[in-house]
Amino acid sequence: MPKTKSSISLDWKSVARTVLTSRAIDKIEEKELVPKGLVTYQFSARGHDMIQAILSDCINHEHDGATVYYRSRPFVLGQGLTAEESMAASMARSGGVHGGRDIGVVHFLRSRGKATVLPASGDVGAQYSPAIGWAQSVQYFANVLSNDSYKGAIAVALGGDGSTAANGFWAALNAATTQKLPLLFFIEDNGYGISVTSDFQTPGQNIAKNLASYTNLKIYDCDGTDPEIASKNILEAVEYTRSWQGPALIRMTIPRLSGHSFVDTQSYKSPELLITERANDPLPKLEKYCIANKIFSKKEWDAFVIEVENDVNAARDKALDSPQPDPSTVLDHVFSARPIEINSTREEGIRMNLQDAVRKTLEVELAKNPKLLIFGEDVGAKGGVHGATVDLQVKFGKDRVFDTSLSEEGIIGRAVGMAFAGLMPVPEIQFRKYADPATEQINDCGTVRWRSKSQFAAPMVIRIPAGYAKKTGDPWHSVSNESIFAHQIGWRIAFPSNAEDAVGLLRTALRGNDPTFFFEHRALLDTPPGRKNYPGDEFMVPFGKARVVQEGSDLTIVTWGAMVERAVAASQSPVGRTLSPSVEILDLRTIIPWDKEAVLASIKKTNRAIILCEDNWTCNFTAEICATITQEAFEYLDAPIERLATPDVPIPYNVGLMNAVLPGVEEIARVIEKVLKF
Ligand SMILES: Cc1ncc(C[n+]2csc(CCOP(=O)(O)OP(=O)(O)O)c2C)c(N)n1
Repeated sequence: MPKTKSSISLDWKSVARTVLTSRAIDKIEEKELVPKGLVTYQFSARGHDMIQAILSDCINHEHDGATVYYRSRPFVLGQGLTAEESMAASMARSGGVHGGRDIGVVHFLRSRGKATVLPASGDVGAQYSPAIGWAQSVQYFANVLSNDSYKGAIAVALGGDGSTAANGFWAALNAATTQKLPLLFFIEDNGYGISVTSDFQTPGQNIAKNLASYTNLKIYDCDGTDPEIASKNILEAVEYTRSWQGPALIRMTIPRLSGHSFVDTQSYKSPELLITERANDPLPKLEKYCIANKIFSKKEWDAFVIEVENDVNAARDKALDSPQPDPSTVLDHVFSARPIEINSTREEGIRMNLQDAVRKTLEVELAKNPKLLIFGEDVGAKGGVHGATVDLQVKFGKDRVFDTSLSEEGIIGRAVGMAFAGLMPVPEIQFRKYADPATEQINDCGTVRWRSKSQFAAPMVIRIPAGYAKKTGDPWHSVSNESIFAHQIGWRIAFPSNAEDAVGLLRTALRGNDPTFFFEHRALLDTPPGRKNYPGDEFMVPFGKARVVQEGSDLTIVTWGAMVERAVAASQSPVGRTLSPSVEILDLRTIIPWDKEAVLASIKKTNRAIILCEDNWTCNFTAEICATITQEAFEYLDAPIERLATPDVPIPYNVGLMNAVLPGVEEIARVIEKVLKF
């Protein structure tokens, strides 16, 4: 194991510098930059600073990963963020690591020799589950990929007492303890979540006490204002986590010596409490400790305080000189700029259904890419509730294909942490509806490339069975709802209508560099319309290229997924055929990006359009396409564009009811007639 500070001793000078730097920045922001209107979001770390500085001093392995929150500036300073960068970020200047795109305290930092500070989130509690992914990844790199440099590396997640009530905390706690992952939960308990006291967050106000009997969790609980006690406990907790025996949680009590943020007057605290909190400031205790232990003499300490203040003042001047970001760049970094090399060599393999096509592609890519991992509920021994991962655990082992705890927030958060660590996670969500608990992680994952100007990205492929099934539907297992994901920034969406496209699109997604949703329609998994010949182990389909299912000259139907076969059937039904043998059908194949050029070109040729999907009506993706056609090809239209979708009701269980709401062949044919007769 590489030598780490936790196994030696703390550098108290460096701890003191970090605390004093943080205090000096807080002071400048509060006294100068906020009053001048240069900083809007100001979060002081006063009171939290000493324990964070101690922690930061021993989180020093090059493969450590830290997930932090808005009060974590002292920790991040200890990891190498400069005071100048920090203040430039607070002022939204180009000199901050965010380049003005995000609030300065929503930290991230690529490793500067110590930990990687994973991109934080403004969502309280969202910092925890990515830490599971990082913790699992360091063990994967060491144990499976035999990279010894990862040995002893850990993940640490910093959070307040309020955050322990959030879903993400429990998602991470369960995953870390059930899998004995090297993750340290670092809980800074200041007794308040803004104004809400911690008895609302955990019964009896002490999360450590409540978790005392949690299996596989080592607990530390101490005063975080006493340098000796705090450092002893932090060092032990870090050392224990580095031993890879399992996760640890350390809870430290500290006062929040300022408002929650600058605008918070703390009117909810009594004058007595404010006095007690001030008397419990860790900084004078740190000074006393350093002098007593001969780290500084009193004279040296005083000189050191002035030296740090002078440094921070100089940093402020430089930060003030930092230019405003260039507005012409604001659209950059939404997606990866790296083109994906598309291999379209197509073989003529055996005929297979869509589900087998997915399974086979996963198998081929698992064999080719040792960094690819598949996980989710029931994907291991069972092979997935839809059978898409059958036998993959037997073939590739439990490190690469594994079950998870029942927490979609945890599954996607874990994938985010793994992606940051350099792996290619392929989580499965059992049914589209059950992605709902992961919304926060999905959203933060999609925006991270933009927020960090491509310093961080979390490419992954989320496989989601969706839509009505062969025999029936219902409100829980039959949702398609791709439109909601289309609204998520930074995500690509594939929605194949057959086995061949499934192979090609899945492979492109797995070799891509952006987070991608891969929809597997339940009515196509094992039905004739989904079956196609296997196109080979290298076959890829580019995103954003629609497939012309049938050519025509009188009307264009744009659709995707299971509606493709219905559109074909409708166009060939007596109504469709009598009126026009010439309906053009475009299968979009990917919703993001969607093939605008192909759609517009087709409509300029046919002059009539129907946009068809099974998602529910309001704001679904057909509306987006209609709006684009209206804006860009209005003069070519000979009839109003028709939209076809499910009305705004859930998918019913009863088949008769279900067929009454899903766009069916007859209904599509009727609309074809209407458009052609207009
Ligand atoms: C999901 C979510 N809900 C609410 C908020 C608003 N909010 C921001 S900070 C905060 C309190 C968090 O308290 P705690 O975790 O104890 O950290 P502290 O600020 O005390 O350090 C709240 C409610 C948020 N950012 N995210």
